[in-house]
Amino acid sequence: MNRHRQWDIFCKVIDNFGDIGVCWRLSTDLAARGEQVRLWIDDASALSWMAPAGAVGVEVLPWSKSIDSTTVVARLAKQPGDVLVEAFGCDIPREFLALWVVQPAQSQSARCWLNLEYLSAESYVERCHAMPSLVSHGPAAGWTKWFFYPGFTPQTGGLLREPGLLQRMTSFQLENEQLRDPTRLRVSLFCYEPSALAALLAEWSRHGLAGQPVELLVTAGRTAHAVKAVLNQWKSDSETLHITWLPWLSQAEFDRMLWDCDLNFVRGEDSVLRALWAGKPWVWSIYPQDDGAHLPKLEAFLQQLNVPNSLKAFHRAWNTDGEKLVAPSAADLADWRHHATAARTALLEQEDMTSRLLQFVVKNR
Ligand code: TRH
Repeated sequence: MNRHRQWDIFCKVIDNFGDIGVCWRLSTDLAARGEQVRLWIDDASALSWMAPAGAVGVEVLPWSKSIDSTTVVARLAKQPGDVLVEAFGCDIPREFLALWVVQPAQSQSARCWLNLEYLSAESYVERCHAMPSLVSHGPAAGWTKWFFYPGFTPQTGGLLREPGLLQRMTSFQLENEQLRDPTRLRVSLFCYEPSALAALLAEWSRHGLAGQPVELLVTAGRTAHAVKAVLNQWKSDSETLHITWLPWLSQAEFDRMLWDCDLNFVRGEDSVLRALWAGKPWVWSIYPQDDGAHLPKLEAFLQQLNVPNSLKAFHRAWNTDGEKLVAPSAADLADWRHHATAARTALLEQEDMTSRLLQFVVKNR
């Protein structure tokens, strides 16, 4: 019998949208491959704009402080769970675990519990990927929890990439090519509050980018606030900088925006991946951590993707105090373009994360 599995994915929103963004992409990718997904989430509010239409095969369920046992009992009775995913070490509630481990076993099912980690290009990822951990206490004592690390090499869990992505992107780009104004460079901006933002906007408003005017698409939320804070201090009208303020976009619209730009400024772990798949030059704002742990992570990423020196330097300035930020020349931008296509081609040769995950849960019960 070839039964599709029932997944229970637990997600806690810490801040921003990376946790929910990744969990939603994983859930929909699994569902599109015929799996059943229950996504338990403590704050689903961002899904109202990120995924207003929902997705067939994905049921979003509330995870309040202590999980509602009636809902859990009802769901597990209707369809026992095969795979349990703890996204980013979010700690599955005891009440849920107690019920999950004693639910009736299904024949030929692949019951597996795994902790999905954050994406990183650092070397520990290959070492730690697929490590088992024996649970020593609590309702699931005796069970094994597996660590699943997404990553950039065949020895890791891979990168999320739903089937058919490249074909959809290519036909979108072909259809939209003629609609573009070739005299302007279209740039998307999704960032935190980089110190260099004011200098970059000032540069574009005086000279444009690589000799061309910039059409800047500013995403909603923190990015728009950061840009407005800069513009409050000086006159924004300029021949070489035209700003469009975007509303909150669904993930599908967000992706299409990346496909349609000449340069994408992205942030966090989900959008950087989407920018990589878009195959256009990108600049990454890494999620800043108080202890500075993000800086080696950034270096590992730049190293792994073998980015050109001018792009390395730009990243270092964009992610620190911005003092050394040098606006890219037309030649730099051409280099970045070439690199973005080559990096994508190389990564496309590897199997995507969901395919690896599906094989993993069969092997590791
Ligand atoms: O929002 P982020 O900065 O998320 C962060 C990081 O992932 C960080 O590593 C993590 O620890 C922290 O969250 C908790 O950036 P990220 O990861 O790119 O997630 C943004 C998501 O929001 C992504 O799925 C794209 C989506 N998005 C839309 O769908 N529409 C929009 O209009 C915008 C602006 C974003």
